[in-house]
Amino acid sequence: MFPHFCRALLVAVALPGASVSALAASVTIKAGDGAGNALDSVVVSLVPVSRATLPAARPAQIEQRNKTFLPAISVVQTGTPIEFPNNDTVRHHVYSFSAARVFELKLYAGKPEKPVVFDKPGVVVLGCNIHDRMVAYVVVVDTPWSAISQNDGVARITDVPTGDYLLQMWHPRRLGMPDIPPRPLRIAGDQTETVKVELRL
Ligand SMILES: [Cu+2]
Repeated sequence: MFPHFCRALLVAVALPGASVSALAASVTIKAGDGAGNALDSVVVSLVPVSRATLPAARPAQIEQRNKTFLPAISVVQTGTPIEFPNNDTVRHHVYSFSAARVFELKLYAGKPEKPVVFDKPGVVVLGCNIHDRMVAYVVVVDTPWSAISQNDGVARITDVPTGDYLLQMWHPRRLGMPDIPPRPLRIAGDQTETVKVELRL
């Protein structure tokens, strides 16, 4: 009993500025293409270096509308169940041959009975057997802290607990290229990082 009490006292003394709740930061990532242009559709994720207990993955959805997958790019935590509601009047046949998640939802209308669980990290490319032009990407990462850059190149990840992370990046126009080496990043408070992502020509 007594030693625990002492340690609690020491922590309280060592961290006079710490609030009662866990410290969380907002991380802004500005993505460019190396030629000075803002780059959209960059998937950025912060993977904790030490395997802390992560929050449970939350369900996600990729709908089909006007023969298009929406959203075209998703980033989800490993273990995420994704629903694939078909909101078109034509039927779709959704599939993936990607190593991270091979599956198919045979020709269907409406909402499939069960979601597809994405249980391995990696990039999954989705297609439709009927409509060749339909394509979407699911980036599965071992973290709930991720975002996708908008037209201004900015991706914002909020509520990131302070600590050490690896910043991982991906872009659909890097398919077939080697992975971008992750960047070690210490999150100590709100901060902004600038990254360059080379694309396939
Ligand atoms: Cu289709």
